[in-house]
Formats: sequence, structure tokens, C-alpha cells
Amino acid sequence: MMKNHSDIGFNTKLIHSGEIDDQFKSATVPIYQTSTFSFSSSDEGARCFAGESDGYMYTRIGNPTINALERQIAILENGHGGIAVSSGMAAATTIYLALMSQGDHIVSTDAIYGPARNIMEKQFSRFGLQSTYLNTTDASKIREAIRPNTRILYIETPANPTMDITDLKACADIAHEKGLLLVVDNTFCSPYLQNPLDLGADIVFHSMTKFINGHADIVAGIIIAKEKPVYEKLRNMMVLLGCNMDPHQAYMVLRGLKTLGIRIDKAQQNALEVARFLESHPKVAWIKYPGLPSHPQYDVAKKQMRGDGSMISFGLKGGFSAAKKMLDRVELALLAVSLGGVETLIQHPASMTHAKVSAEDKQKAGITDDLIRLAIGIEDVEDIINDLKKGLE
Ligand code: LCS
Repeated sequence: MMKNHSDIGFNTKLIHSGEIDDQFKSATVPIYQTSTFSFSSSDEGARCFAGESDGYMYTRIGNPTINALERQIAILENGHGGIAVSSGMAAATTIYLALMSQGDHIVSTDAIYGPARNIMEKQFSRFGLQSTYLNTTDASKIREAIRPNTRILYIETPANPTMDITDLKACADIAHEKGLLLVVDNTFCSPYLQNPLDLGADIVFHSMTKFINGHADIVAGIIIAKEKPVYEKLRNMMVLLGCNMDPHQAYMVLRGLKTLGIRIDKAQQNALEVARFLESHPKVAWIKYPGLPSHPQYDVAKKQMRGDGSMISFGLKGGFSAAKKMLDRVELALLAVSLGGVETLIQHPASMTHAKVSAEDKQKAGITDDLIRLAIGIEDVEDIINDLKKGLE
């Protein structure tokens, strides 16, 4: 079992940094499918609950299978520790509730995953939390939006579904100058393509439903904090909310995680070819893919991402009606929300993932009616392109 994970490569970490010291030397992390753990004595039980022992007590608080995954992702993101949760939304909610109090304010990217904005504007506003959503690609606008009661700068980059890219280093500088915590949703990149904590973020989180698990069979999330005090606040809130991961869920993610590097390598190689095909197609009005020099933040992407990813947004000259026809015509691409699995997916954010964002806010955030979002999989690229050709006929 490898003890030192600091000087091995990323793909080696994917294979070996989840290992635990199992008594039977299992090659994979066993599933501790239990809700509770017995104590060797009443004194030992009391020590566990007093935080004076590393022993396990109860799975909502901690479990060896879940902890193996938390340690591994914390290593991949270069953080102090990870907190695995039941979904990506549970990660966002835990962050909001752990780090904001009544009357506090958050500044955030407007084109984030729809429900992560919806819960703040429609639910947490009822408890006095305040929010400002704006296009964070312009750092000067972020500065203008910060108020004396702002606590968090929350960035999603690339953003879902506009593919806008926000400069993480510039945001870290602003956040730290103003005494805010910088939170980054790193779902679209995974730790393979981007490490926000290295660029100055305080917290990074993922919907592991996407690339990290990678097989469209699990819903899961994780939060990684750079420093211990913030980590402890987040863990405490997760335990109280009860949005913990299940041991079987953790096992499935540990399994999917091992191939993260080779899956993303193939998917982004496919995505670049698909993006070039779409960019040169006469029916395509516009396209945003970080690997194309036409992307408005191409230089920022090159600076902070180690690859271009496999998410593409584009619009057709025929607008929404042409988009609808395309969605109904493709056969290989599944007409489905989500992303980051091995299969190619196609969806229409304005009427699907971002349907609950108001028409005005969608317009402002660039979630236009003609926008089609593609999550490119690892199929043979000729087949993906032939399918899209059929869709565009
Ligand atoms: N953050 C991002 C960037 C996401 O794309 C999603 C889900 C979440 C957070 C929430 O994660 P969950 O609770 O679903 O694990 N994105 C979805 C999407 O684009 N289509 O369906 C779900």
C-alpha cells in the first residue's frame, strides 16, 4: 500500500490513493455496508463521541468506505479534507448553510446549474440569505457587486450551460482582498482538468454524478476544503443535515474514479473533433467550446485548465424550432440531462435543466432558447458526428 501520495502522477493517484489498510489485503476498498459500529468498551464509546478517538461510530458521521473516497478526492484536489454527500445539490446546500447566516450575501456566476441558483433565490431567501447573480467573466462587475455583508464568491467554470469561463486566479485575488471565501463548482472539469484550490479557492465541490463517477449510474457529491477550520464547519453541517453518502454509493464512485483520466482524455479528443465539425457546419449559428480559439475566454481556459473538457454549447441558425427538430432526430446521442458519463447526451437547457430560471434571468445569463448542450462520450467519434449530421439534415 502506497503511503506517500505527494510525488506520484495523477493517474497513479487515481489507482492507488484510495487504498485502505484492509486486514485481508483486498485490492479494492471493501463496502462497509453498516449503519453503526460497536465499541470495545463504554470508555471507548465515550472517547469516540468526545472526538478523542479515530474509531467509527455511525455511518452518517463517518464510514471507512466513504472516508476512503473522501481522502482520495482531497488528494486529487490538494485540499485538507473531503466531505462526501448524497448529491451535487447536497454539496451546494451544505456550503450555503454552513458558511452563511441570516442577512449574509453571496455573489455568484449567473449561469450556474439552475437548481443551485433556484434554492438560493426561492428558498434560502425566505430565511434572509441575499444573493447577486452576474456574469463573472468580467472581474470588475464582481467587485461592484460585493457588499459589506457578502461572505461568499461562488463561481462555476466552465458554467453550465453557457460554457463561459471565469478567471479563477482573479477571483481568488478579489475574494481574499475583500475577506470572502471563494467557492468553485469544478464539476465540468473534475480534478483531472482543473484544481481551483491551487489557484487560491477556499472550497471546491463536485457533482460526482458526472465525470468522477463517470458511468451514469450514481448520484453523488463531494466538497473539499483547503483549510481545517472551514472543513470542520462543513463536515459538522453535513452530519447535522444528514445528507451523507451511502457506503455502496461510495464504492461505486471509487470504482468509476479509477478510469477518470483515460475517460476524459478520450471524451475531450472526441469533443474537439465534434466542435470543429459543428463550427464549420452551415446551419450552426454559434458554438462555445473551450478548445476552439473562437471561445471568448480561450486564453483564460488555456491558463487554468489542463484540457478542454467534453462539454459543448451551440445554437442553430433556425433557432429553437430547429433545435427541437435536431433533438428529436438524433439516435446515438441520448436525449437526456446530466453529463460526464461514457455516453453522448444532448439536451435543451432553457426547457430542461434551467427551466425554473425566470425568462428574464435566462436571457441575461445567456441561456438562450436556441442553445443546445452536448455532453460528448467516448464512443467512436465518426459515429457521434454521423449522428449529429443526421440531426442537422
Ligand atoms: N453542479 C453542476 C455544474 C451540475 O451540472 C449539477 C447537475 C450539479 C451541480 C448538481 O448535481 P447533482 O445533485 O445532480 O448531483 N447537473 C445536471 C445537468 O446539467 N443535467 O442534469 C443534472
